[in-house]
Amino acid sequence: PQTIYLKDYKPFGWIVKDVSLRFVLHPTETRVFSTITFSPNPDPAAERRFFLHGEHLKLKSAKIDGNPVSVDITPEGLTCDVPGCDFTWEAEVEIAPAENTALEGLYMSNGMYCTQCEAEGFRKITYYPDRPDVMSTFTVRIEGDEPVKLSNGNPAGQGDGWAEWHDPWPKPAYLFALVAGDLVNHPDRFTTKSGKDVELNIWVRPGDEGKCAFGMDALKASMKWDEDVYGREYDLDIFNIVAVDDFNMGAMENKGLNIFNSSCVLASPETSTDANFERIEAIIAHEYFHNWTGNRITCRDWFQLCLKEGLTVYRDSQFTSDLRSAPVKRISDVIDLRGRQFPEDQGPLSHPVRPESFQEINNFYTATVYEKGAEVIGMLNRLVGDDAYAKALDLYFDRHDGDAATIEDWLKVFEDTTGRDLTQFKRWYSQSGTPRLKVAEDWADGTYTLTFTQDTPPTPGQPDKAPQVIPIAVGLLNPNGDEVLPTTVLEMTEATQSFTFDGLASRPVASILREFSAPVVLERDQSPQERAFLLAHDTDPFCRWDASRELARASILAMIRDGAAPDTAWLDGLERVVFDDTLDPSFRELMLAVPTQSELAQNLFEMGETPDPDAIHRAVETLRQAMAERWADRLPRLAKDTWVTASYAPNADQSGKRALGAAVLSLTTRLDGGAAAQAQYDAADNMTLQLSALGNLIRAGKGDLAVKSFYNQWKEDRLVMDKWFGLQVGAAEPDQAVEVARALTRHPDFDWKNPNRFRAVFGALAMHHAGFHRADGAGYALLADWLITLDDKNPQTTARMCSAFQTWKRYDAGRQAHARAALKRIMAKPGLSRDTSEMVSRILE
Ligand code: HT7
Ligand code: ZN
Repeated sequence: PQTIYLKDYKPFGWIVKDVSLRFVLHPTETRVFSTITFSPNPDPAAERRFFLHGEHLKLKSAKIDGNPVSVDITPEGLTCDVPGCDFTWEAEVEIAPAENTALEGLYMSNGMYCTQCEAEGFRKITYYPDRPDVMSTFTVRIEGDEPVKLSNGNPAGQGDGWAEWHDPWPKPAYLFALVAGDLVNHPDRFTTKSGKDVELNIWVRPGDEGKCAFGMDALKASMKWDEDVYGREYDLDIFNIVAVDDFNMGAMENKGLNIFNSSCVLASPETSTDANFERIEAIIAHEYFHNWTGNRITCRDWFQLCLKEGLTVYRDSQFTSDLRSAPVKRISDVIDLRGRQFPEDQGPLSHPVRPESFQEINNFYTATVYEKGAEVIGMLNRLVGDDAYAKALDLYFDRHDGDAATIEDWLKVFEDTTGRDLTQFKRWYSQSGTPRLKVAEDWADGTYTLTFTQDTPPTPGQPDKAPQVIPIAVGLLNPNGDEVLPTTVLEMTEATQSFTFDGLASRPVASILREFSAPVVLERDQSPQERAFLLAHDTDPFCRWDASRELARASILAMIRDGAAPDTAWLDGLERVVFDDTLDPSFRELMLAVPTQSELAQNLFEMGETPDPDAIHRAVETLRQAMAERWADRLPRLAKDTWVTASYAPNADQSGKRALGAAVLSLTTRLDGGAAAQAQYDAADNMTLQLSALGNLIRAGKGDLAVKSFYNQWKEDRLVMDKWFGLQVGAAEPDQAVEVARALTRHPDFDWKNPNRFRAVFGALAMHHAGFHRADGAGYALLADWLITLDDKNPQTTARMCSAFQTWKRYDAGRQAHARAALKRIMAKPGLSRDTSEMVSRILE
């Protein structure tokens, strides 16, 4: 397969002035008629070859200025001779949406036509320069019997069997969308700050209309927030969202016509958990915010993906922090970053936030591009301050509206606004790997000194790293717990750098990396007493949580290594927080959670030890049992305090209480054998309570009846059934998870071609640390079997799921041999997709 390099970028040799498309819909013989006006691009750097992308298309006719032309067709596209002046290209192609199982281009889901064009799906619809720097206005006519026919932009007319849409905003082809089917809408309206009236719709399959209200409220809240916080107003007369059951990712920001995986928009208290509601709110916001950060200003090429994704993730996390709890959102984001992005950045799939090469761009929609990309923006914000950040963003929108921009453009607006030189900061975009930040402390003659040393281990293709700019937020506490230095951002630029603090009456305790001010691993040789002090007194909620996390980690590692008992000093400190009812229940729930087993495996690996998944599992179980026994007398009271009597609302207040209640139930179940869980299951009137009860019953070995009754209650609801599939795997004993997953693949409702269902079973298996990494390799073998099967139908989802193997080199020789064999078996599959082949070969390297 061909490798594409950032350094080879050249503009396209023609400017597309306008695109007109006519679709005559048919499941196996859809006709697509395109009329495109091209004008030579005067840029001397532009490519001179006229090449239009096109894949799996049957070309029926091609004309230039009305005259038939002969073309050279390859599997990737076509070339032909074109005039040296403006010309009109006309083509007619035939495609078969019903046969498109890859869910890229035009495909069918439950009898409905829909599209997915990011990153390179438009080339499966018609011949076109399918690259993000080619932007044009689009007019689309859809012909077919489907009652609802939608595309981007504003409605431009409709009649019997046809509808027309016009999008006045120039856009790249990846933002093109078409939907047609038997759909019903949940309508609403929004008046923008300048008084423009916008029609809003969420389109769903008949029967789902009752699950749209929450998504619609989230959409209106997002529109208002983007006006209030970023000054960004919506720019069309209509905004449509469509829910689709078969979808490779969460959602897609097509201009004026967002398409959502139904799991990311449909919600009701009976069928969705609090976590589902919060995720839906965030994804609706994310896709809406793309209207400015992604659509009005797009990416010059796919190497710049973080330009839109990092910024939009940053914006959606600000939105969630504003609507809910900022500290809880920050801690949750750090858990996610350490759980998904750190392993990626420290393993064979490590790549820079702005990659420099790829074979298949779909493999680079990663935690590094999205989440680390957002962290980089958070650091910029911290370094320049909120006022300068706001000014820089205003300049970005003014200067680049309508552009296909680059990371250089992005950094330049910050340089121009603040006068800073961001040359060194730019390394965050080009250097892969997670920096390790060591800290040493010194106290002499009333002066306290912090000395930091940074070092980034080698990553694929990058043996040596240069120092990065690291904003380190610190605060100082005096021995009685008072803060003597409020949060201050230190700017580290050298490999080793010291910062001194004078005028202190006594040696302080430093709270370092407040709010997790940079995506680094902090290596601090700190006594358990000092950590316990920070757990008790730190004013920064993140550092308070992290101090507890470090103590938990140390305790579990000592249990694994030396068979030690759980650390009672830490449990004393934790107890004071968990049972402090003046604190936010969501924060207390986060405090109660221990590091994941995968994270503990990573910690052991980093310390030069070989993690044993079974030993890790046993230690975590012992610790949780000790917590339950220790707090046995206090848990019933806490369960009562967290019980919500008001009618269900998925707000931060109620969901925090339910989350803490669920944590309490999981401890109680260890003591009562499932009695409380059964009572909760029987009484539950919302999915959050029902699902946590079901999980506990399964874990207690008392789940058989509830599993059956849950199935009978919800078998008609696809999204709830995904939970049913996933939970059984996730809650299984380590030696049973593979068998449970295998049995579920034989269930009549296991529709493996549906990405949500496939992920429900195999995502849960991959997340089950001790179950997936079973010593006999059965977890690896089962996943490999199914990835080989899925690859023929859906390469994108197959390739994404290969990342379950990315940590294989952490484990012992036996497990490694099983993992290698599974990966080699995937690699040897005849006709393996480019997507999966790139992923597996990188993981194997
Ligand atoms: N920009 C989108 C990323 C995307 C995608 C979405 C759905 C299906 C396939 C996709 N490939 C890439 C989603 C987002 O980040 O907002
Ligand atoms: Zn996005």
